[in-house]
Amino acid sequence: MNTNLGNNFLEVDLSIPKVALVQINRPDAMNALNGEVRRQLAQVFTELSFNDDVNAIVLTGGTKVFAAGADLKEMATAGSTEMLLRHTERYWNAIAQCPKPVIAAVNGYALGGGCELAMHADIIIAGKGAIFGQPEIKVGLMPGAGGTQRLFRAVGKFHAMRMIMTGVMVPAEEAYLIGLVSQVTEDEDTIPTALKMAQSLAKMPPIALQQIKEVALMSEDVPLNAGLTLERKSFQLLFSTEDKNEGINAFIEKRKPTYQGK
Ligand code: DAK
Repeated sequence: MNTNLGNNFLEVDLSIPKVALVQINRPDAMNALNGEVRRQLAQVFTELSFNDDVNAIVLTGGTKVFAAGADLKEMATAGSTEMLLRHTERYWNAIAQCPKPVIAAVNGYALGGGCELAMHADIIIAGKGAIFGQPEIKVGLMPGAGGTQRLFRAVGKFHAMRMIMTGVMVPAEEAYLIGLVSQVTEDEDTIPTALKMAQSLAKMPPIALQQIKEVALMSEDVPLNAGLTLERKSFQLLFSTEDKNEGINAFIEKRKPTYQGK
């Protein structure tokens, strides 16, 4: 895969079979998400979505910082029309629509757009020193990429309102308690834990995993009955996959299954 992306704010490591490790690399600005970082993230996630050699993705900012938000310097002089014409929702959508499991491995700050980026993942692994927050209010803004929506759904009204109205910094252990984080590890274990989990996900039947992701995320937008119907249809669909036969036969024959994604 071509990892040379212009200014190269991203590193993509494909050395682990079936797993992609995507790392934001803009240390001078605490991995602040300028337009180019977001464009590169969208490009990489689109490519990985179509890459049959990748079954699971780990997204990280490395060992020091996940991302300190959108690039405030890039937004300093922008007006409404310019912000609208940037259409950055297209970049975020490319990540949100990735059909494969995405694990965020968070160390250090995940603030504003950084916290929102982590919430685009399916699973969030945070180091003990990680800090989450939506501090946009402190610079006269508000969340713009899911902070009033995904955060609200993840942690509920009262935790979300506290975060988005006060801009408070929330340490990893507290983020775990309110449901914003899936697992807390020692800081040095964050990326290895996420990679290990990704390797285990990569061995799961990929079509079933993708159906789980699609149906589970859809449940946020549809009434219960519609969601249950969709779940049932997807469940039935899996009965025409070879992987379902392999999984059940392997169980009966007391052996490990090997899934083909068919
Ligand atoms: N933008 C640009 N540069 C940043 C930055 C940011 N968000 N965060 C840090 N930096 C830069 C600093 O300017 C500094 O650069 P130099 O001065 O050395 O050139 C360098 O990174 C180191 O930062 P500090 O010196 O401040 O380091 P500290 O350890 O003292 O503090 C900090 C770390 C993360 C607490 C602090 O830097 C900080 O508060 N940063 C800003 C955090 C923040 O407010 N984040 C929210 C930004 S607003 C949208 C969707 C989403 C969004 C917008 C639009 N659309 C769909 C349209 C999202 C908006 C946001 O995220």
